[in-house]
Amino acid sequence: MKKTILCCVLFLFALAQVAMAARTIKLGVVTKPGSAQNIVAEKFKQLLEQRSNGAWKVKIFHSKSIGNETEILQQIQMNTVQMGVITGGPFDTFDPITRVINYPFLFKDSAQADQILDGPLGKEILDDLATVGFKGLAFSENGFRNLTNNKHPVKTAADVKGLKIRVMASPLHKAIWEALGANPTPMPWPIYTELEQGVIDGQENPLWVMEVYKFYEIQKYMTLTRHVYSPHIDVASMLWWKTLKPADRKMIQQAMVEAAKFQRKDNRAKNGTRLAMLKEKGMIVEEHPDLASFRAKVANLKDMDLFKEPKVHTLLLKIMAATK
Ligand code: EAX
Repeated sequence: MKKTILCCVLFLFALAQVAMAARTIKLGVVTKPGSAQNIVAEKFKQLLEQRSNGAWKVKIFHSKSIGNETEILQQIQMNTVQMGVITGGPFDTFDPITRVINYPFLFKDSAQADQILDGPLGKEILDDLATVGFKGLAFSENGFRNLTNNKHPVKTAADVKGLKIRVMASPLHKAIWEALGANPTPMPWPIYTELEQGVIDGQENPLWVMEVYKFYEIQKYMTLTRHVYSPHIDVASMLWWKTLKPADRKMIQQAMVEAAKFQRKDNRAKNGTRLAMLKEKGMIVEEHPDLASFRAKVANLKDMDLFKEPKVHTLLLKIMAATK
């Protein structure tokens, strides 16, 4: 009798565990607290937990605790992790259509990036991710990327020649820096030690990265190249998404769209003080580089094999036409 009761209790306990586990979303970001990705993730957690009255819980895995960006994306494909806020770059090798948004000098400002990414062309990219196991939910942002290095000031593209630049795990980013004459090395995030030890001379990222990851301690020169607008793609596992009720899907997507909008605004509002702070910390900033020289060197990238797949090429041309 006692044994039966114990069994029953254990069974109910196990059942409760399963039910609870089913309502907990594991969300991966590679960056550390205070980073752009973490701000999206935390806002999403807050909105979803509040709106679902606690029926959904979000557990954020950050600071590379479950691997680098590529490894997080693989876990999302397999549904061992349900969601992620990941920089556009590493999506490149999963679905080549995502490389379109990392095309150099594509968007002239943030408003134009929002207009395209929140519109039907952005939706084409989010929807295409279904072909590789992701439900694309929204675009949040890293922001416009700038070059830093520890060798010498960079004003024109010619100054980039020979610099060892770390790039994201993205064939497009590698091609960009090859075209600019640098010596690009793909490397997952983070990269402080490699910069500090001189394994690489420089890197490129938006202003918040130089602040949050303290690159002002180890990088002397910054050039406001704004060569690529770098969104995050906020995704869910398609295997998981298919199991959700429509009402839950709606609530989750809505919370992520709002979190993304909140974070883009937050990121942009902070950029003015960031630049001043980085200068104060001793970085020598070239604010008016010769961007025409950079543009000229990357002008033919669209004709490379990277963009030859018809769906990729067509979308790139559509976005180029819409941003003229
Ligand atoms: O968000 O790898 C990168 O350069 C990313 O921009 C980084 O994760 C910071």
